[in-house]
Amino acid sequence: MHRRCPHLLGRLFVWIAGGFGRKLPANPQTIVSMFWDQQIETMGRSALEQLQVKRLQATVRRVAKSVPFYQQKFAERGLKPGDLKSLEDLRRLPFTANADLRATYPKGLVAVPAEELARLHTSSGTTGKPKALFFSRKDVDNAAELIARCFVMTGCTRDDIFQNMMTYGLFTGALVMHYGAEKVGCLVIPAGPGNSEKQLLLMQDFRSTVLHITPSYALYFATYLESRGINPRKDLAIRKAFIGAEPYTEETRRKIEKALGVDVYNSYGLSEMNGPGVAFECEHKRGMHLWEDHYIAEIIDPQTSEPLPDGKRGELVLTTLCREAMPILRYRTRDITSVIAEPCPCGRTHRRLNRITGRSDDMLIVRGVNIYPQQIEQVLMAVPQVGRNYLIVLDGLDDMTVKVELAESGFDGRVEHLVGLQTEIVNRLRAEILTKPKVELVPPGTLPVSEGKAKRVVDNRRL
Ligand code: DLL
Repeated sequence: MHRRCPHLLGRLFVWIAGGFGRKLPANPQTIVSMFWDQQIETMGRSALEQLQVKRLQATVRRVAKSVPFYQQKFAERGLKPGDLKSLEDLRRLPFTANADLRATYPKGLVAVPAEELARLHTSSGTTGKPKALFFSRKDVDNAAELIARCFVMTGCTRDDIFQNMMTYGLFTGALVMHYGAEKVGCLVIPAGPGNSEKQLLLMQDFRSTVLHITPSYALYFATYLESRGINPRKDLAIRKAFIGAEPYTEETRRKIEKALGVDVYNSYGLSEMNGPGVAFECEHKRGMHLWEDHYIAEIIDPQTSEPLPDGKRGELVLTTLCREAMPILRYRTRDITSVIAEPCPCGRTHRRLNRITGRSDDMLIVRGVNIYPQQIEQVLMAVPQVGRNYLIVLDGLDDMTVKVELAESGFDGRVEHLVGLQTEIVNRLRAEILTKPKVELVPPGTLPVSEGKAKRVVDNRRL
């Protein structure tokens, strides 16, 4: 078995760790940490920070030379590229907001001549024009390289069969992972999302071992397998699932792991930063390693924009360090998380991000109380009788109804007599979100499912 690792010693280590060429076991307890690029992944902090400064300086020079948007921002601040001497100086740079990407659409932030552009992705958002995200050839390759690190970090090898159940096309989710999986040498099945019958057929006939899927589709797919009487542990070869693109809770992870018989690895990314592969879990699954040779992370207070210390939850701000076609400085992701600075037992020195608990713009204000949809999901997924889908509906002036699908098992076709369960869910939710919602129990499989990112909130309020 050959797992690519550029260094001879690293390769030897990987070969020994892999059991002298035997296929690796899927149980994370038994995976010995492996590296795609051991030198970079375990680099000492001070060398890593020096590399960040060097790359940040190059990025700032690049945008100061060729991006009018940043030229103007620098001029407003009286900032010259040469002023940037250390990581602390990062704070002198301007933020880039979602609105700036839309305002400069389509090509306002491009930093290379047109002939160097190799790929376009877009991020749709909910309103208005999309954001256009350009890649140079080197950007495409770098994105794949980071994905290769993520795959190998979870124990994937060229023996794996990777079923990519994300949307192909303008969305970065599927294509970027596809290229990374090919780099590792996996057999890639570009299945795309939806059509569960076809997905199952592919899994059965080609013995897929790794899935890439959104949490909402994973939950739905688990129900589908159940309805077909398939026991994934016995009948399928799937062992791992890379899950991301939308927020989900630990409870949901556990539910998916149990129902699909896989190890779930949390995968975080965003189109503005290449798509997936920004941060990813190792076998310890305690936070996602952020590839700090490619990105600088800051956590700020979303209201005041002031920096927050490691361990404090706030808005993640990211700066690209290697992007050629479209470098972005201090991007306000709106994602709420915190940085874990403690070393990870896997040996990687790149700091970890905690699970994203929501987006600052996802926050609902109901009767004056701030609520994140993930708080509701966390409560629901811990109730055994609850199925795998839910919907939060806001109506009238400020009324919240949580529609909750019941689990298949134990459901006798009626919901009317489940008053006790309904009251229990109301009470558990009230304890978590500090306001009393209505709860409507609905039969399994009756709430809408989307092929792409799940829509968890319908806001019909007259506010
Ligand atoms: O969703 C890229 C991606 C694809 C990541 C596949 C992981 C897997 P966008 O469409 O630009 O790109 O959406 C980015 O999705 O700012 C988060 O709000 C959310 N998100 C992505 N991954 C996670 C995750 C892709 N693991 C936005 N947990 C981000 C929570 C996530 N939220």
